[in-house]
Amino acid sequence: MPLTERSNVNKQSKQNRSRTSRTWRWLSCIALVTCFASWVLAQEPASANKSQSGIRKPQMSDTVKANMYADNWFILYINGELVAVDSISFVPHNVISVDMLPTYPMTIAVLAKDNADPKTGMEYANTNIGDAGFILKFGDGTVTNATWKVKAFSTGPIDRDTKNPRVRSEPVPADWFAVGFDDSSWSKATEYSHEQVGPKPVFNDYDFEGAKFIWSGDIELDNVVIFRHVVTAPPDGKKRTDFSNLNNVVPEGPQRPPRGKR
Ligand SMILES: [Ca+2]
Ligand SMILES: [Ca+2]
Repeated sequence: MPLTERSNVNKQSKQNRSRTSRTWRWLSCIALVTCFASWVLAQEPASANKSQSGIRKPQMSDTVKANMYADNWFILYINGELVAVDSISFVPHNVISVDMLPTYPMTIAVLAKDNADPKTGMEYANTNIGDAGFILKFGDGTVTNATWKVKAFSTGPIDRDTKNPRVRSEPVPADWFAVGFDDSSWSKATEYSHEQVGPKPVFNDYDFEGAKFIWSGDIELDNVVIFRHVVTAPPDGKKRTDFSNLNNVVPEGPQRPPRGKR
């Protein structure tokens, strides 16, 4: 081989070795960076990407539908917390339907009112005694019936005397909706038929199957009543996650992106 040609081959060989060496250095660098990144991620505190509570965030599929209808108004608490208020105090008669996260045992407390003048117990400008009624169904199978407890807090007109109408009332206890409230002396609710209460057509648009209309023993004269009921376990037997402590823990779930990137 001529001298010039041999020199060129050597030069090319040197260049190839140099290129290979650079490639290896690059690969080594990439491998080092990858290892370092993995190590850094492994050092992140558990709370940064994972909850220590073991409680996941609830989904809508964890909720149950609560359907309620009152003649004429109600407010409902569950386990001491406000869950639903009838948004229409008198007419038209309406159904309140809300989504809720059930937890057990579940103490339900409902204050219901007939439309009645608090001083006479009568309605429609003191021309009628009027009647009442309440019904409820939850998606877990909880329904109103005679197992619920009830107490009347305002009754009238006494003796059905519409000429000289008077009411008998007692103050509603401040803690009537508390879980620990003592209702042991209260009566069992009375069930009333669909015909007796005569719900308005909107009632038929919602699921109340299996539920009974309830009130105290006098659906005409008792105008303010409170119902209480404890559901110890889901009536439909379905196992559900308890989310009642959600505000005191960090639930598992995707981390929120930093402000400005949402
Ligand atoms: Ca009424
Ligand atoms: Ca009444």
